[in-house]
Amino acid sequence: MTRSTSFSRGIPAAAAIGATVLGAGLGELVAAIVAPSASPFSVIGGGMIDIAPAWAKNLAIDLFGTGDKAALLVGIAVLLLVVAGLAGLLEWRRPPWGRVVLVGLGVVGAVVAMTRADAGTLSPVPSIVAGGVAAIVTALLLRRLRRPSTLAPADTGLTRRGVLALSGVAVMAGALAALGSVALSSGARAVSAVRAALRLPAPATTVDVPAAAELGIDGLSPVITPAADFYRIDTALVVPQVDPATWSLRVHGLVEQEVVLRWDDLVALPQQETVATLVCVSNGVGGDLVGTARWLGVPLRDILARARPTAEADMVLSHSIDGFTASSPLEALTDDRDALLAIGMNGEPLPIEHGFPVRMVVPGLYGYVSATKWVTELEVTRFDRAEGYWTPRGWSERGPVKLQSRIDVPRAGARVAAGDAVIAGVAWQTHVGVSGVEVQIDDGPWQPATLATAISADTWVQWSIPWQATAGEHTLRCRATSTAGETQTEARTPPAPDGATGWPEVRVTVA
Ligand SMILES: Nc1nc2c(c(=O)[nH]1)N[C@H]1C(S)=C(S)[C@@H](COP(=O)(O)O)O[C@H]1N2
Ligand SMILES: [Mo]
Repeated sequence: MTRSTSFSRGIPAAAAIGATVLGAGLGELVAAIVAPSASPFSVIGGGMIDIAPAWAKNLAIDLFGTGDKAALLVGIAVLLLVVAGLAGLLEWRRPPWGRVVLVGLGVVGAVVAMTRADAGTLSPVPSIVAGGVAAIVTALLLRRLRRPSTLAPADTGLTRRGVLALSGVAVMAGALAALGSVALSSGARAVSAVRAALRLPAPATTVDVPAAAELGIDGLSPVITPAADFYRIDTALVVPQVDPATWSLRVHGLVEQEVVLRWDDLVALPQQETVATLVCVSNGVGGDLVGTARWLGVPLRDILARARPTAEADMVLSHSIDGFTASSPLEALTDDRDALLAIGMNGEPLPIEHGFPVRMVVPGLYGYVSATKWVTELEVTRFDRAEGYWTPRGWSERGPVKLQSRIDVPRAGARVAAGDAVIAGVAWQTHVGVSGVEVQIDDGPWQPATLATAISADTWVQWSIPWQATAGEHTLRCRATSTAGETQTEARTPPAPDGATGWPEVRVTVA
């Protein structure tokens, strides 16, 4: 009887401690992946630092010196384990109150995470995962303890030992997850610090954006897209963290001279500025997977010239450090267009999620066949010998950008005041250029819109047209014409395999 009583205290406590270590470790790992600033430990620690009175902070610094933060985290961990043990006892005696306590801890972490200054939309997730896993695993382990194995119902000792062993496994798995999170997030911290300290070389050639390129209409996409608003598309679940100090680019394959370029070599070359619009092939009619930036970098033409591709080569397979590849026609990288090995975006080093430290940008080609981020290798080859990441997945091996346009103002579903209104948007076919945009209201005649000044054929162009809006429901359509004389077709096709076609359409209510 005594033996059974001590077991019935110790084992439920141990089970909940194991479950909580597992939950906390997974919470840290999830944070490192989706929301590095929302690690449950660091938000709770940060929250405690914020609310601690000055005397407590001073005492901590006196006692632990620069180890004060480590001491705080150890303190939180010890407190957490004590609370977890008590929650295990509570769950054993008065279910489901132990679970409620563990979920409650997760909710507290989530609320603290959401109220921190740098909170993102995913900031509550890590703490919810931590609390949820702790509660669920505690409940599962205690259920096993309550209902011993049906195979050997009499042998409750075996069950207890089994639960104890599972708790140990949970502790180890939690510790492993926590270690993984440390490895992931220390890499991220290091690279973002390197990026923040980096100074870009001055451009040898710059682009003047004419004032008339920006119509300045409310709700219209600005002609240069701020990096923070730039769409992001890639296959990287964890954003690659590449330190310029260890980065290199190898140019090899069908070349006379293999070339290896390091960061210092790259920044020593003359840097060219190019304003170019980048489009995703997945951009549907009227979609927003498109943006324009001021890129800084070295023409790929110059890099490839050093390697001297052989006559049989017709493709460059660019490789990212994460295994992604893009197949670009060799010609598009060596003709007179501004195809760049880019290091800068809008005057700053590339944002890490946009390819830091080096990516490609090629006007005229969709991103999936040209815009390799975190690029480390240019393999000069042939289309009949190699293929890019998306080609065997149902996308065309070549991806010249199609002519597209979009209505930004008014927004779809907007309520517009009757009278003087404006319809405005953007249109592009990078490296071809747009010569006109027309607008159709309901089933009326197509009317020419006014184009803003294009920065170049490589960028989108804003357009607008005044509209006397009359009460009722209206459908607005637009279509662009390229400098090559092609007008956007009405025929709707989906993005796969080589880009969507069709006229964008917006329905609004005028009152
Ligand atoms: N390494 C890597 N680079 C990549 C991709 C990717 O999945 N991995 N996606 C490409 C695609 S499909 C597009 S549209 C552009 C998007 O670039 P952005 O995220 O900077 O807007 O990056 C390209 N470069
Ligand atoms: Mo894309």
